[in-house]
Amino acid sequence: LVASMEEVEQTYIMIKPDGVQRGLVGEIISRFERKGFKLTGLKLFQCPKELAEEHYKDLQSKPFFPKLIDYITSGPVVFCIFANLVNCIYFGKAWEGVGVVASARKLIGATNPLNAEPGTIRGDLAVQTGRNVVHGSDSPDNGKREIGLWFNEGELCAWAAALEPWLV
Ligand code: RTP
Repeated sequence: LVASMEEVEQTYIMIKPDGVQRGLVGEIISRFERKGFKLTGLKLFQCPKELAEEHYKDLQSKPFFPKLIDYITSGPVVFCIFANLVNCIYFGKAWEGVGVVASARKLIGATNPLNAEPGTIRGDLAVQTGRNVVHGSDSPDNGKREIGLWFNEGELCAWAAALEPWLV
């Protein structure tokens, strides 16, 4: 039984231009994979200004907004979707697939890397707020909004783990 993706909580994660340029894509994705989240969408993309402005529209009035848009559009970003589907697939319990949004924010750490705990992505890999390597949705509703902004229909894969082992 595979739950439909609409009923499963998903989070939108973006590796910002500094993360891509510093070669941290594998490291960052790996942290979410090792936690046990399932990768259900993935892209590398040079973000146009209009999309960056729409993505961060809630911060439009902030003094740092123009700098933030320059930063996000300064080079390619890698963005992905993670869900915690494991229970849904094996036991049909879609309701157990909640919490990925809040849990991913914990793995990411505080906005200002100086306040981010060691062990978090920002705590281990970043130094400045304006270069904090990764973004994660701050609520399930924002997750849906951001996934809709950055992905087209048909680009998500609700895959199930193979029942046969890959190595024999
Ligand atoms: P994000 O949306 O990127 O995951 O970050 P966040 O929720 O932890 O923080 P938020 O307040 O939504 O800010 C979004 C991004 O804007 C940049 N920022 N610069 N004072 C500053 O210069 C400043 N404050 C925020 C950061 O890149 C932050 O992640």
